[in-house]
Amino acid sequence: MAHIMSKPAWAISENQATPQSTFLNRRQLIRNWGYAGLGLAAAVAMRPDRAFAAADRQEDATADLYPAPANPAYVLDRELTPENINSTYNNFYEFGSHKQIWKAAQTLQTSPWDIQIDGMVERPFTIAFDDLVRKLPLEERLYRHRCVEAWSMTIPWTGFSLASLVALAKPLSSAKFVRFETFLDPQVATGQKQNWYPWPYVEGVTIEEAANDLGFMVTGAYGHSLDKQFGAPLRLALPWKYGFKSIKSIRRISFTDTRPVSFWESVGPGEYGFWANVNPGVPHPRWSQKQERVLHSGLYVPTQIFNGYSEQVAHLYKDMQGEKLYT
Ligand SMILES: Nc1nc2c(c(=O)[nH]1)N[C@H]1C(S)=C(S)[C@@H](COP(=O)(O)O)O[C@H]1N2
Ligand SMILES: [Mo]
Repeated sequence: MAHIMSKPAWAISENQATPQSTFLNRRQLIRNWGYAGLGLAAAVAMRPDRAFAAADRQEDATADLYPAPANPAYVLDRELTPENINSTYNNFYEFGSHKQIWKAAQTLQTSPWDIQIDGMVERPFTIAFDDLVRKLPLEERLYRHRCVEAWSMTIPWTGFSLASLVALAKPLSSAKFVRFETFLDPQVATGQKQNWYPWPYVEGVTIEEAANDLGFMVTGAYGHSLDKQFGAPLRLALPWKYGFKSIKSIRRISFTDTRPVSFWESVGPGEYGFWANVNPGVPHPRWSQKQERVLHSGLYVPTQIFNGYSEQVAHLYKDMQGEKLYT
């Protein structure tokens, strides 16, 4: 990377930028405050317990699919985030807003796992994840990930394109949006007992965005099937958008003519919009988006428009000047 710099004086502190979670009312905020800001130092000091994941993978009916061939079109100009860092620093509010998600998420039962495809499609259907993952060819892509909280990482994801899933679903021409929904099970995901959040987690994209090759349905990372904290068994990766758009542990995919209101948009519409395209020039109301802290190095680097993916996606937004494209 050409412009790596150390932390400038104005850069956000970990405390100032932890907070998708600060949209809670004051009381809930105070309750959570002790956790906000526990960050990388803690995560690195602790060895991730790979035993959890390794045990799961032995029973994994999809294990033979990994590693998948790399797609040479998706490479990076920065080094990959080491797996032990990436898999111990996660946002997955279903399991809380702390940085011990990698432990808490192990309660999620990801097999068997059905995915419902419905709404404006030729014929709605439900498919077992283990069947779906064999219908579409898997490939590995190296992607950037830029959280709205101004940290970033790089991941070798495995999966299939969102566009190929849309083709499988056979949407009607009346469908204008794809809506994704996460599971709902407060007994297992105790974060979902926090009833001030609009569970289940929902996200959405336009049909045009979904047709772009960059949208990726993720089934694995680091050459094996997804660990639970990453959003097993199936999550989205939309690398040109802020990380909250990349919804985890998807149960339902619906085609609709109504723009979905996503989880963070309903929590804080002034801070988290529908489009959420990465743009260093448009600050979050409470912090700058000019730079990002690279998770594994701790260094601050300049953020790029569309997170570096302009060539692939900028054209999608050419005629949308009236929209809040970068919030
Ligand atoms: N269901 C669900 N999906 C989610 C989230 C979440 O809390 N719940 N957090 C989002 C946010 S804010 C980010 S930055 C990424 C984090 O992905 P990672 O933990 O794999 O880094 O997941 C996104 N997808
Ligand atoms: Mo995020």
